[in-house]
Amino acid sequence: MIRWCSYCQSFMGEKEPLDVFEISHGVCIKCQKTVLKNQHHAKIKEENFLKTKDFFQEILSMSHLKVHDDKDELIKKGLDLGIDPISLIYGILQPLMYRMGNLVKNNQVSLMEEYLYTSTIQKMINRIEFDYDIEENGKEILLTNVEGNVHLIACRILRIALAQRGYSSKLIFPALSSDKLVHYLKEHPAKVLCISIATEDQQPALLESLQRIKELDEEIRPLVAIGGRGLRYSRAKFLRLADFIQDREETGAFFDFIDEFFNVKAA
Ligand code: B12
Repeated sequence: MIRWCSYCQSFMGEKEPLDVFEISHGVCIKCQKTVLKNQHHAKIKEENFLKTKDFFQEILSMSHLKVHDDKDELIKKGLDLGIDPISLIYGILQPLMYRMGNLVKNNQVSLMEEYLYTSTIQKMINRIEFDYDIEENGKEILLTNVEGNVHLIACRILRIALAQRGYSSKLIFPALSSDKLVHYLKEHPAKVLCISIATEDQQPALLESLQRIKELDEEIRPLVAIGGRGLRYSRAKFLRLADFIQDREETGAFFDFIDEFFNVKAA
């Protein structure tokens, strides 16, 4: 289920059952504080919720080819509904990708169709990314995949969401081996390193990289955040090796972690 704030039209996270792609009627912490008791807003909430639900269903019911034809129209429609681009990516495009993965798994669509669909989503992300000031050489935050992971969309989305919050980040793709990653960090120290893992069989490579990073001298050792689908049901294994582990139910927790780190550093 997708946790959605019907007041400000923003994505809040997911909740069990994770593979049910429906929008739940919610209210984010910020809106709880500001508008909850106001009757006028209560009405807006109902309207927003129904419109967003329709929009979501419309996209879900499209075949991938139709999404391809209508992608510009879809972005515009989302923005017209007051859905900010980041929530559009997190709350609408991301569940679409998850759903596509399930269809492939159940042999309902071919891998070729998935490629086509992914490239359409990447184009939608290109369009959205264009509006953000992504600093190519920013190195406060380094984003990368674990060795062997070729899924790129997660890191791209994180980079846009970080840029929206004023952070510069650098994306390294394709992923480096643990040796090369450690070498890179020695040459180009980063404050925070984010590593994405997409499949469970990438866990040994992640453990190896995390172990190597832990052994770095304190002055150059970055704070490490990890996330991605490959962590599902395995968080405990990584607790001692990472400073932050993504929680699918609270997308905002990652940004709180980043804010807290940089505010503490600035103080
Ligand atoms: C698109 C896709 C592909 C594309 C990738 C293209 C590209 N350029 O990115 C291609 C076709 C290449 C591909 C290949 C494969 N894929 Co694939 N793929 C997907 C699919 C459909 C979508 C992935 C995606 O982009 N999701 C959208 C992003 C935004 O979501 P996300 O990755 O979860 O990331 C979000 C969060 O998890 C989080 N996050 C992620 N990383 C991090 C890191 C940090 C630090 C933080 C804080 C947060 C965070 O933030 C992101 C934004 O919210 C998924 C389906 C699915 N259910 O996820 C399968 C899926 C991930 N793939 C899968 C598999 C098995 C494969 C292949 C092995 C298939 C094959 N037999 O060849 C290969 C493996 C390639 C490899 N070595 O990595 C499986 C993994 C199963 C598992 N549990 O191990 C999935 C789940 C499909 C399935 N149901 O079977 N894939």
